[in-house]
Amino acid sequence: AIDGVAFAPKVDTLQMRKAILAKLTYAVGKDPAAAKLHDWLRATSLAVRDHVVDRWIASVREAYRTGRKRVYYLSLEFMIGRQLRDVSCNLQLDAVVREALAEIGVDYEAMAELEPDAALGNGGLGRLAACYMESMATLAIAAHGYGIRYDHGLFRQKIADGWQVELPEDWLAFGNPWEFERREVAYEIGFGGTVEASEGWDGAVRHTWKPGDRVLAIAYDTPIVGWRGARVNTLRLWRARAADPIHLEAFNRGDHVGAVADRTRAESISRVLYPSDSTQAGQELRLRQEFFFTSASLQDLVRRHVQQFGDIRSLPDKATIQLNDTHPAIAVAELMRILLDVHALGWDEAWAITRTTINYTNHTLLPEALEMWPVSLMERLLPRHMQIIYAINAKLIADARKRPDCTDGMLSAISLIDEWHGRGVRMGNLAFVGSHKINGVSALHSELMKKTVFKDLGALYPERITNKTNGITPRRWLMQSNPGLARLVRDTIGEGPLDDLEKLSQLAPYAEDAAFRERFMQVKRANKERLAALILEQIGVRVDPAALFDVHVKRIHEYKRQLLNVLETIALYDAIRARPNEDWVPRVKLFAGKAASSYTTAKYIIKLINDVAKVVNSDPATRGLLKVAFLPNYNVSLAQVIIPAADLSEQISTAGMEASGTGNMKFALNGALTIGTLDGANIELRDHIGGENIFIFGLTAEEVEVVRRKGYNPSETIADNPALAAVMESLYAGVYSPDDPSRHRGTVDALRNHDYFLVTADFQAYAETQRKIAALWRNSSDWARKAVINTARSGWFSSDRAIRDYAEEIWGVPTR
Ligand code: DL6
Repeated sequence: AIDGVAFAPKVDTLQMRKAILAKLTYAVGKDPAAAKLHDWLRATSLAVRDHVVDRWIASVREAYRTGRKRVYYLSLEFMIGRQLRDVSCNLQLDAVVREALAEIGVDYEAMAELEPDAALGNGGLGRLAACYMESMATLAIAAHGYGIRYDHGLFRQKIADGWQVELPEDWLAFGNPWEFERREVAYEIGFGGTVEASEGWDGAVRHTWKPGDRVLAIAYDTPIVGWRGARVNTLRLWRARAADPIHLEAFNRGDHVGAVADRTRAESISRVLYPSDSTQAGQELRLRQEFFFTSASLQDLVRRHVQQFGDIRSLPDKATIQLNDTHPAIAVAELMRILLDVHALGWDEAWAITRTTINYTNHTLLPEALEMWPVSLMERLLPRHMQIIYAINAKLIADARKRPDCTDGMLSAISLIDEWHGRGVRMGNLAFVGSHKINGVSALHSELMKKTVFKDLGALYPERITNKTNGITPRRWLMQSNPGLARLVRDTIGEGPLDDLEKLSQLAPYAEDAAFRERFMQVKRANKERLAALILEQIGVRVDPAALFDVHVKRIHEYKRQLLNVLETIALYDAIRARPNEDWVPRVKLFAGKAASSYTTAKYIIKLINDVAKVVNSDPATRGLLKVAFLPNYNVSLAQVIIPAADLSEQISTAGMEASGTGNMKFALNGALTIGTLDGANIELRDHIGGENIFIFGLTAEEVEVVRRKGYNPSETIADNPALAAVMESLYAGVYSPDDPSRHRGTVDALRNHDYFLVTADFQAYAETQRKIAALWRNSSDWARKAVINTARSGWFSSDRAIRDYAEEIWGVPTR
């Protein structure tokens, strides 16, 4: 990352070199003469890790000594990425590590590339959890992350003949130097079985859940280091283990497979991350995963609390729980079960504790992503929890009935049980009623939440809904991924922004300084050269670093509208061929992203991008003017190379559908201009960087709603737009799929007939905006001015700001 920061590293190069060599010899067991890069990576990671541990232990002790309130962040996903560079950067050890390895003769860059990404997440929500963990440590909040230690994270994506192929990911193949196994921290997690009711000593009815089977949750701890080592928090991930490793009796009988069947079944819970983001996973195993990690985490935090403070009743004063989406929503019922059945509290007291301890973040309004578990499955798997859910529901309905404006429609909307789709438990409603605060992730999203999914619950409990616009950590998304820009910032305005990203605003006056702009664009140019080399190496496509890098990277989803970009790319290609002598701006259209394995339409979009790339890239008529590239296996590490090299950031979702977006923030921070709709946090981005420095187009969320309500006719729009009509015809005719002319007809038909995501409706505005962008690009000093302003004004999007907001307004914990 960046060198020469304010405080001196605690270790010099000689000491680091000795430490690495000692680790190589005594922990890895290798002779330096025979060591491979993997061995050096392990030795280096262990040497750096030593600098974490003392701070970690001190942080834990401090939390016990002061007895302060802790934050528990429950998330089914943590998209962490690589750790060596992150930890070294935050501890200011990067330069020392580099020098030590150089003296030994090890190539740091090549070595660091070998570290696998910890990809325990699908996309936005999981990456947000990772940024937030880092910011909580930076702001010295005593926080614990809880999740699942999947053996296999998000699949590796290969592109074969233009199609996505999913391969298993194996991040633990070479071991994980960043984690500490805690065999002694193990909890029993029950499933199924029966519930017995009996009379307690006080005459009250007590329930005892007798699970039919049990799985063990074993803790694995990863230290999370804050900026400048301010604090080191713990990310505790659970691994599932069978209570009995083998049935000896079956084994002795010769049933060797049956002898380990229970073990295989139990351990499947933490085997693999479900690879879908915006659709419900739906399978029983997924529900088991959700309950497994939620129950283990609650048992763990309750145990810690009782051990430290002696009385469960003080839990809300000393602990606050944040549910990252509905995946851990069963926490509401599980915490109630623990309070009622284990700690023998009365209902009202248990409910008050639950409701003041838990908070819930909603990340999507897409109906298909709102979790709903069949009542029959819940009754079978979690019978005691269903009893509790019914009891919560009965009280909720009874309270609502007391209101003068109560209607049947309202009761049906707020109920925890959906009666319309074959009886299901609405996990969003459960999370809502059991929470102190419920937040959306951008201003627009929070408003829409009040008008749609939580319209009736929001009317009943208006004080509960709040907004916390997402943020990103500048350590990973500026200092580590863009050291050139970080250095330029520091040389120009000093170290202020390193500790408070909003101080980047001091850079704004330099947008008028030609020499500064030149240096800014030189950094961009170097980043583009690095990306161009990567594109050539990965997919064999040669792109010109002088061209406009127009970048669309994120999960592939219809609402994110990669299709709109592709259609416009084809229209541009047609135009260049029709008018070859016009002054075209050379452009590279870069795409990357994974499609959920079951999402066929998204997979066709990937194939279409690759089909278009094949035709465009081999056409001499557009050589040097247009290139299309799809980079496989988008992940955190690839994002760290792509984002600093982008000139233009594509944030073009159908308005009202992207909850926030965080890619939009990363690009702006790195000096890319945005082309975007008024969706999610794009709106706040515009407000911060100024309407003149961002390219906004298309229908607003309100207009989308009106157009859909009235009934939209895409074929009329297409007929009125000759360029778009020509694109549709060429796709239909198989111009881009000569080997299978009908391949993209389904896509065309869907657009012509309903176009739910309003791609055709926004096409003209998008195309016109792209031409304005080309015009601006021709004026390189104006472009650079706006690029500088984008960086200067995106400090507000730091996850430090977001976490400060959570700390003050939701959790009630102090920050540094
Ligand atoms: O809040 C983080 C992130 C938002 O920025 C994205 O807009 C949103 O799509 C994403 N949601 C998910 C999971 N979707 N579901 N469920 O990643 O959250």
